[in-house]
This record gives sequence, structure tokens and C-alpha cells, in this order.
Amino acid sequence: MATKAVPNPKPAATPAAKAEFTSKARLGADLGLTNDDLIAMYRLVALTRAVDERMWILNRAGRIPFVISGQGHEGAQVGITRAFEKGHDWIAPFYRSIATCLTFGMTARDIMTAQYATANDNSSGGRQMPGHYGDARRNILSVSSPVATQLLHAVGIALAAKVRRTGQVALTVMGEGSSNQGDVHEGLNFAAIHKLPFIFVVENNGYAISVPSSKELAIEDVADRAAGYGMPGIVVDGADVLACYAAAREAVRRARAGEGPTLIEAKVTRLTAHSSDDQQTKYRSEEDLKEGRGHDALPHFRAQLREAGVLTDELETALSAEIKAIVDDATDFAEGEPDPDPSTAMKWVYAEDWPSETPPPWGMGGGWVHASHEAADGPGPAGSTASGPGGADET
Ligand SMILES: Cc1ncc(C[n+]2csc(CCOP(=O)(O)OP(=O)(O)O)c2C)c(N)n1
Ligand SMILES: [Mg+2]
Repeated sequence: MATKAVPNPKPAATPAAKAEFTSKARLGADLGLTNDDLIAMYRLVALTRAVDERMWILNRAGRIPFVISGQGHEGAQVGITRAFEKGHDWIAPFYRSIATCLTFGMTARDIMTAQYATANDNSSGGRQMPGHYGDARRNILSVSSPVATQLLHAVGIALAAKVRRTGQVALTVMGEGSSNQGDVHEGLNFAAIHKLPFIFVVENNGYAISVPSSKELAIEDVADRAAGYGMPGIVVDGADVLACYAAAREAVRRARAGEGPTLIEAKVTRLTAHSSDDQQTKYRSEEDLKEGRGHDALPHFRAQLREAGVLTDELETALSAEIKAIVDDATDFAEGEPDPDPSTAMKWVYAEDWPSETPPPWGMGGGWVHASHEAADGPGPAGSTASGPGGADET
């Protein structure tokens, strides 16, 4: 096999010189990250943790009904999402993706209003189940409650991006338990055949609710399955933010270069119960929980940045104060927002405007309203032909 010529190769470094170079290299330099980038990433990990902890307090205080937490996943989420282009690429998240959504532009207020299900909540106007974040303005799909369905949505978006040559990349994320769903097989096979700009991230926290991964998978690493589809499968330590960033950066490069999809499995830990509705000490040993706490990206990243001299006492104090203010503001804001008007419960369940110039033969052009709602809601939006399903054309 012909070997590739390397133009102007650098002289090989001696082991000693190499070691010296490595110890002097600025943290993140090899990944093109500045100190400001590192601090921005740390801030997101710490902010997400603080928002999440506040959610639990509010739940226990009876202010919000249900919490599904991202604690233990934040480092992997920030590292991976940072490699994508905000407002250009697409993300189909899952219910633990708080850090993913914040990294992609959602705010603490957006997260908190979703928890409170307020009328003006950006995720769904208070219609979604708590923890089902999304933001149409930011290319963040709404979370689907049936796990793994988001993979099909993301693969479809990647197909559209390829056909339209937009240069966009689609990311989807889920847990290792969900990755066993049939939809995943279909989507990965399709994405690999068509070399789609698609990245599949599995956040493997070792549990699907109370079921340990040994009862979910007969293999250690979900990433091993990637070879069967014809795509790279990468295992990365989810407590190592920069390793996660490096893996995602390479996957994004591959996707944009037309080289096809990548599967990244981040080994993370679930620091809380599955949700606010279960008690994990009923199914996890103290030893297991202790091990999980030792695999938390937040203290690891903090120590790494402190050792590199990037995070100083002064900076950390300022960041803590800023984060506390953001979380307090988000809580106060959501507390003060109105609940949705019950009479709008059916809004957005069906399309109200047909998006193309030519309405489909079965109607819907100009909006429509279900016959059984007319008595309560009037005849529907102005100009409604009331000819959609449930209207005149209903069979
Ligand atoms: C199709 C479907 N089956 C079952 C459920 C119930 N359910 C919600 S979360 C969950 C566990 C998923 O575990 P995993 O994918 O490992 O993600 P994790 O919660 O551990 O992050 C299950 C079974 C669901 N929402 N959808
Ligand atoms: Mg899991």
C-alpha cells in the first residue's frame, strides 16, 4: 500500500523534549480552546448544576411537580455540545439534556419556566411534561416522551441538511437503555448508508431507571455496535470535559466533510435518582453511589482548571455569585409568570396553518377547528374553512 508523503515533516521530538513540551502546553491549546473558552465551559457545567439543584429544592417545597435531573451528565453535555455551531446545527435532546440546551443557547429562565409550565414557557407554553425542553428558535427539537424516537427526527434533519447542502450537523442524545430501542437500529443503519451529517451520543449512566446496564446490554460498550452499522464508535470518559469536546469536535469535522455519522458513548454517572418520583437507595448500593460521586465532572473540571491556573480563587468567587444571581432570577421570574389559560389547551395540537401554498386535498388551509370544540371556542381562527379532520371532510 502506498504511504502518504508528509510535506516538511517536523524533526521527531526526543522523549524528554516531548515531555517538557506537554507539561508546558497550555490547557486546551491542542483543541483550539482559549482560557476564556475553558471558563465559559466550566461556567455552563456549574450553572447547570446550580439550576438542577434548585429544581430539586423547588420540587421538595411543592412548587414544581416533577424533576428529572442531569446531575452527573453536565460535563459530557457541555464538552460535546460546545463542538456544534449554535443556531446553525440541530439538536434533538433528551430529558437530562439541561446542559446541552444551555450550551446551545437556552437560558436558566427557559429551564425554570418549563419546570413551572408557565404560559410563556419557550419549550412548549406549559404543555409538555416537565423536563421536556426545546426551543424552535435555537434549532433544539422538543423532547419526545417515548424514548429514542428523537433519533429518527435527528436522522431526518441530517438527511435534509445533506440534500439541501446546508452544512448543518444533527445531534441526538439518549441514555444507554433507550439505545436498545428498534428506532435506533433503523436510524443508524440509514444514517450510515447515506453518510449523513449525524452524531449519536449515548450518555451511559449505568441505569435505566432501576435496571442496571448488565440487564440492559450483553456488552460493556454501546459504542461496539457502531462497527455493525459502518460508523466509528468512540467511548469517552464523561467526567473529562475536554475529552468529550475532542471526540465531538472530530465527529463534527467528519460530518461536515461528508464522511458520515459517528456514535459517541460518554460514560457518565447519575448522581440523583432517576427522577423526583423514585428513591435510588432502594436499588443502588452505598458503594455504587460512592463510586458515582467520584465520577462527577464538576469537581474534576474545577481541579483541572485550577491546576492549570485558569480558574483562580477570585474568578471562582465571582462565578459563584453570578450563578447564584442567575438561578435566583430564573426562579423569581418563573414564580411570577402566569399559568396557561385552560381554554387554550388544544392550541398547537393540530396545525393551524398549512405551511405550503397548496393546501392538501383534505383541507386545513387557513386553519381549522374540531367540530366538537366549536360550541366552546367559536368557529375557529379568522378565515377558517373548518374543513380539516373533524370538520366537514371528516369521514
Ligand atoms: C418507549 C418508552 N419506553 C419506556 C419509557 C419509560 N422510560 C422513561 S426513561 C426510561 C429509562 C431510560 O434509561 P436510559 O436510556 O438509560 O436513560 P437514563 O434515564 O438512564 O438517562 C424509561 C424506561 C419511555 N419513556 N418510552
Ligand atoms: Mg441510563
